[in-house]
Amino acid sequence: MVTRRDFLRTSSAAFFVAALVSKAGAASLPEAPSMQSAVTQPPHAPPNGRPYNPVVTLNGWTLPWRMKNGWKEYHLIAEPVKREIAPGMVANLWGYNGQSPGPTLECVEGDRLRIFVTNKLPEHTTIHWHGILLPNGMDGVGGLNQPHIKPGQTYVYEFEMKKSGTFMYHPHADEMVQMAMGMMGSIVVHPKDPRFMPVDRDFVFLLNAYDVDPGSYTPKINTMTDFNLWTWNSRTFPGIDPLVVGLGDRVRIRMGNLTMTNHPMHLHGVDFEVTCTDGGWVPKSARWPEVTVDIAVGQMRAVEFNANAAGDWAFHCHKSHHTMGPMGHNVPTMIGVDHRGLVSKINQLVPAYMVMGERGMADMAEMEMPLPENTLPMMTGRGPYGAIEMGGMFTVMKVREGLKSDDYKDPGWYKAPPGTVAYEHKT
Ligand SMILES: [Cu+2]
Repeated sequence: MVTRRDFLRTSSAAFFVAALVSKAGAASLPEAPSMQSAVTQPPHAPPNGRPYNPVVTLNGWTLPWRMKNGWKEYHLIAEPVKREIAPGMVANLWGYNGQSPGPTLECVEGDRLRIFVTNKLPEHTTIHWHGILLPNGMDGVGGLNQPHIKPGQTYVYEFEMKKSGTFMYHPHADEMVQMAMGMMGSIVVHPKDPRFMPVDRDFVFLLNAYDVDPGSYTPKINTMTDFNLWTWNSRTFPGIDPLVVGLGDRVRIRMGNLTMTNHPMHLHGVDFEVTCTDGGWVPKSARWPEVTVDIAVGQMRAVEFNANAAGDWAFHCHKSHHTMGPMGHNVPTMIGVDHRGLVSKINQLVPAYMVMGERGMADMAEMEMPLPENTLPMMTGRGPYGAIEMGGMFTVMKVREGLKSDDYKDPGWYKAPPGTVAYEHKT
């Protein structure tokens, strides 16, 4: 017979053991994998836990976890990193686990997450889990919800994922500096029921921006709006990988904005609907068709569409300055200015003087001008018909027939059927 006292003793002993296990669990840190490459990594199929269709992080990767007593354990390391912005330019940034942005955290609604955060930065930090409903003490605002994580310290965040959707993580400590240096990442919480809003291809990335002076490597952290690198996941065109999609696929693109201004994101070739925000899924009756979605600062938007037309479809921010590489803005407009006669006079003083801009700026894309080291050209990228004259927030969605479901390889340029390309009228 078990007396009440025995029962209490056994249960408190059990509790004590559980507490020990938890402490021991916390003592052995999960591995913290690191990524050196800025190339889009293949989707990370879940090795355990509930099944789901994994996302593709544009020019990024998903952080592996370990399962421990029903908890998914992740280990993020906040640290200085080197990020290739596009071929020809590397920036000294701060990020997580070797890259900026940090790896995507993927999990399932109902999962319990334990996230270890080790600080290897020269100053304190925290992580705020943007859009996630969690206990107040896990919200990550330094000074308000927790002490700051000092250099060398590891903190543990524990919470249950109460809703599915798309979220972000970033520091809530010396925020202006740490976000200007590239500290951020995406969080994707898949629905518990895999039949809820399934898609064939699921992409995620963050909009971010940097101000790196030509010839230098480290962003200027006090810039408020006049950034010169407008990036997706800390990459500019032509460094942003294409979104490779099969003809007829149902596609979702999840985008979060952690810059200092809004970005009207415009996709050619399809109509889409906003199906999810960082606040949750949008009911069908509340959606409307769009080809551009404006993403305000601190917002996350997921759009969905059927990729029903093969081709190379441009996908870009519609602020034209954001599809340019580093440029000065204090430049007079030269369109219509007749330089004839003037150049030969200036050449007597400055032999290398060159006239630019009197017909517009397209000449810049064709010109091979010497640039300071570690500087990207302003208008760049070549397509099958010539210079694309883009930089910054631009890439291409490549819709192709007959792709295998796991094929994300760049298929090359689209070969348009004869008679379907704009042509010159000749008299
Ligand atoms: Cu923009």
